[in-house]
Amino acid sequence: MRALILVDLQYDFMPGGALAVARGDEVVKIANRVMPHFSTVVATQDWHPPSHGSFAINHPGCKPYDLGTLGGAPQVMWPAHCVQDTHGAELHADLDRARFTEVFRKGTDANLDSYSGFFDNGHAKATGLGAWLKTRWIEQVYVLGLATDYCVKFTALDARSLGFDVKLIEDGCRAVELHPGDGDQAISELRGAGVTIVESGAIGA
Ligand code: VGL
Ligand code: ZN
Repeated sequence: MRALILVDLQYDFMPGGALAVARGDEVVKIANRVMPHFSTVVATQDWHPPSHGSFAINHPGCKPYDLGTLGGAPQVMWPAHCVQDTHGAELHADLDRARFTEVFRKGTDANLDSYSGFFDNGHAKATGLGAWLKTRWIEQVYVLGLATDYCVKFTALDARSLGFDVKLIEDGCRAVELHPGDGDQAISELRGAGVTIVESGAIGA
């Protein structure tokens, strides 16, 4: 059995959003095109309290994109984004919501960041996504969304570490690219971890 995971297709990661990913909006139509090929589709949603420790504004003297620490680990300090119950945190309205029922929220604990849809960055807590997929006998997961170099990458890596066969839908991902080349670097790390890179056009029934 296979499943599709849509990572963080939220307004704050789209052009015009607080943490905009270039051409992030193009992924929405790719998601809509591939969803009908999957009987199991889930979405993740970055869902931060306003006091979240990954926001530069919550650290005096910090500017967005500075490198700081959170919970003892290095942490990029982001512009405030995906704040709970704001428009920026909503999944894009053009997504075909009838195709999925489950949305796994992450980054809800102010003192932890959570790039992966499976665990927080310190692997202290699970979101429930892994157990949910295993209950449904899913062995293979396809991943697309935002952003290639953060949440998509860590979601795909955790899926591998949980034993899933993982396919990354490359044309269904866009990168933040704080440093030019971060997107390609993420793809090669994923390849190295045993993730297969595929294109959306090759996905059949
Ligand atoms: C993400 C940075 C901070 C992502 C989420 O969805 O890739 N990136 N929070
Ligand atoms: Zn975030």
